[in-house]
Amino acid sequence: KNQKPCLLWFTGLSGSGKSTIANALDVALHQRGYHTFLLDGDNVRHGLCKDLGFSDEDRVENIRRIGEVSKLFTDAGLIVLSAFISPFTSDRRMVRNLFPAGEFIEVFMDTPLETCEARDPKGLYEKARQGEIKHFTGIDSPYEAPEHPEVRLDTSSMTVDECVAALIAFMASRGLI
Ligand code: GGZ
Repeated sequence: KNQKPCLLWFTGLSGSGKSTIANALDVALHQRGYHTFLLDGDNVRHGLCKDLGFSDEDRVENIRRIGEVSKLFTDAGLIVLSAFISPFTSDRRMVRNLFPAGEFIEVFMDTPLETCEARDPKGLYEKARQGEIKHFTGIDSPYEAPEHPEVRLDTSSMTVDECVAALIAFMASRGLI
């Protein structure tokens, strides 16, 4: 099946739906016969980046490595889905600049903090509020929201299927799939 290698970069707060939507899109693309690769905290922060924590400088290095790895996989012809908070505009721009125009798609998971905090699947927001986790994004560490993302999704008002459909429609409109 014809596909154009590209990177879909999911950015947003913890609990905003990045991994959920990236995983669901991964499944949907596979079902349609496309070749993809998914990068998220579960397969990166335990391996490639296990020496890194959550200080500003460690997050910068985390995103730099993930950007480079994403580039290797698009060079191999894959559609890459990367889901990381990536809180800093400058780091997201650095990754964007690794790719030809149109092959980096920034997907901003614009789910309100209140919703993310109410979900709190791992109890991390609770711990951050209690001061048990320091430098938690959205609580005592910044998140710089993208101003001009290619796609903006809010999982407090859209279902998983609606988000996936929006992404597939976007990719088709750009001739990526
Ligand atoms: C933010 C943290 C922190 C701090 C641990 N701040 O919701 P999760 O649990 O499963 O995903 C979050 C993940 C964030 O890792 P990233 O590699 O995406 O971050 S970054 O792009 O900023 O480098 C969260 C967990 O790690 N986690 N401590 N202090 N998230």
